[in-house]
Amino acid sequence: MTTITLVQGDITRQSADAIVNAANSSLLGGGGVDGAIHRRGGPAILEECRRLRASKYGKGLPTGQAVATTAGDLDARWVIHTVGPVHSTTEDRSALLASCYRESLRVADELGARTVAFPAISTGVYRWPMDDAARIAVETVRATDTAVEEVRFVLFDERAYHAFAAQLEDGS
Ligand code: AR6
Repeated sequence: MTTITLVQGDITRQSADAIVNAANSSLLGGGGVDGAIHRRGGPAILEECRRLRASKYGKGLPTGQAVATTAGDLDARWVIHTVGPVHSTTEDRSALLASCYRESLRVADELGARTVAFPAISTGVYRWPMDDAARIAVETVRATDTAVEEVRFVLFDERAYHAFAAQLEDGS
C-alpha cells in the first residue's frame, strides 16, 4: 500500500530514498528543479549523467522514461531523472506525463527505494497546466503497483500545493 503525502517546499531539502528530477533529454542539467538538484547535489550527479549519455543515451533520454544516478550531496540515495513532455494544445501528451511517474516508480522498485519525492513534472518550463498535471500525477501513482511505501509530492508554491491537495481529496 503506497501512502501519498504532500509537502510545500524545495525538493532539494527533502530527505528520501530517491528524489525525482524533472530533467530534459540531454541529462546535462537546466533550469527549474533540474538546476536546483544539480546545484545542491554537486558535480557527482552530472558526472554520472554524462557517463549514462556516453554509454546508453547518446540520443538522449526519451520523454516519459526514467533513469537513476547517485544523489551526490543531497539527503537521498538516488536521483531518478525523468523527462516530462512539453505541454501541447494540439496534441494529447498526457500518456507521456503519466509514464514519467510510472517509470520513475519502476526504477525506484528496481533500486529498492521505499520513499520517493516527486516535483510537479512538466508544470514549469514545459507549461503543463497545474490542475491537470496534479490529476495525472495522483491518478497514475494510485494506479501503479509498486513496493514504494511513500510517494511524496513536493510542491514549490501554494498554488501547486492546493492543486495536488484537491486531487487527493477527490476519491481518496
Ligand atoms: N523544488 C520543488 N519544485 C520546484 C523547485 C524546487 N527546488 N524548483 C522548481 N520547482 P521545471 P519542467 C517546480 O521548470 O516544467 C528544466 O530546465 C516548478 O515551480 O523545473 O518539467 C529542465 O532541464 C514547477 O512547478 O520542470 C528541462 O529543460 C515544477 O517544479 C525543463 O526545465 C517543474 O518545473 C523541464 O521543465
